[in-house]
Amino acid sequence: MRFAVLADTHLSKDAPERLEVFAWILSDASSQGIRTVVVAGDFCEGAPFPYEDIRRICGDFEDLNIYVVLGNHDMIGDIFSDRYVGLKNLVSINVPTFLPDTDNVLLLPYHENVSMGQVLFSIDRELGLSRKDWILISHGDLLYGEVYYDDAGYFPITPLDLSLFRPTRVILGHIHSGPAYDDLGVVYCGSAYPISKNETGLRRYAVVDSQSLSIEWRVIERGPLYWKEELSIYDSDELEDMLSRMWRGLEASLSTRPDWISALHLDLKLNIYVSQADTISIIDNFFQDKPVASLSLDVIPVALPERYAGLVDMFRQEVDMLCNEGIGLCGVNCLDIKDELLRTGLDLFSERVLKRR
Ligand SMILES: [Mn+2]
Repeated sequence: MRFAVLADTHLSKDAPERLEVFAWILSDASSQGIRTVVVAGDFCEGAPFPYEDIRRICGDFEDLNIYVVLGNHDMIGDIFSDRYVGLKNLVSINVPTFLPDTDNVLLLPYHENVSMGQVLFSIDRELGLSRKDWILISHGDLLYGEVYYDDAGYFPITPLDLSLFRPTRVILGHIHSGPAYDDLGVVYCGSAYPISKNETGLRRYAVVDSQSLSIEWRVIERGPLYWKEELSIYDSDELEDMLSRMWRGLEASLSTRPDWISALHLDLKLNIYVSQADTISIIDNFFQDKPVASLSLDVIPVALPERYAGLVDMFRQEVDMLCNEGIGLCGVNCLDIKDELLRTGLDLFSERVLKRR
């Protein structure tokens, strides 16, 4: 069976755009022939729950069975089930449960003040988890190091838990930035709708096959798309090239979403060692034919006294040489790190040397 997994929709009466994105995901999943949808926690922002909106949206998709694994924002209880919402196809998961029609997809709701490992320990004997290929879907985060149980607010899983209970895959809600792969087989859905500007990049939902336990991702083609870039400019003549390179990078990362340009809210931070007026006019010019949703510019002039200009030039030449010759010397492409080297070097120079004069 193929089923969809999404997380952190944070539905709220006051945020119609989140409701709209949730509806889009249901319709996209339905059009893919999917009949089962799992929300890996933080379905709603919190009380009061937007029951009417949920009833309207989920009621439109009678072909879907929707299971809401409760997250820290959803509190504990039966809050989305039939008696509150009045829909047969919406079920709150408030105790650990295998997804119906499977015996290997464990839905584990958020618990306060304990770790996932503690809950898994208490049910492992009954479910025989470590003896099968199984997938864990929950709401918490992978935590390396020591777990402090009095540290309320998260529901961690540790590498030790993973080695004890041996889930083949783990899909988690809770970490909004996502999606990130980890070598231990843990993956975060990321928020379905970015709640803050820090939730950058594409939003996605997973399509999981309960037999093979493979995961495919589908891009959510609605909602804002946030992105942050930081550039350091030492020479106005290079700015246009730098912007073009940045744009090609954005295209490579984001263009699987067809409307990425018009959805894009770009936060551009510029540390400039050159004239502010020149910089802004080059930027304006560059974005003229790029109808992004918004461009926020944070231009930070880095003051460098005139008499140091020669020194900076020398430093740039040295870095240039180092990066170009690095290819021959050690067979690595140092050009990739040239910008970073320059920026770090010049920042250090202005921070540590000039301020100490
Ligand atoms: Mn959340």
